[in-house]
Amino acid sequence: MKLTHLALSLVIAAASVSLAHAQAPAPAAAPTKPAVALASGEIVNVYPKDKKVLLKHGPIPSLNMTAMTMEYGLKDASMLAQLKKGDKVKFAAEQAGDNYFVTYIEVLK
Ligand SMILES: [Cu+2]
Repeated sequence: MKLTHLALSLVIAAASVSLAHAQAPAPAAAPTKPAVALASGEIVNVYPKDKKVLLKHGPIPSLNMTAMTMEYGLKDASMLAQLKKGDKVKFAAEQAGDNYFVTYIEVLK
């Protein structure tokens, strides 16, 4: 039993290490991943002039949203550089009045 626990701990430790490695090569300018759960989505369109994206996304409980397609402002214009039509993304968003803004986004490879 003790041996099983030890083996399991080692597996978990190894998994944590490889996870840390996977996240390590992020660009220096990348924003910190938020503590909130990320929503899944797909970039339907990008509007660089308006600093907006049209996102088809899954449910976002924290924003009381079901799955839908809608526009989001981008909190940081530098996000535009990494986004293009058809990209699958994970993102976090926040509400400001009647508008919604992407506060964090990462493109899934
Ligand atoms: Cu929505």
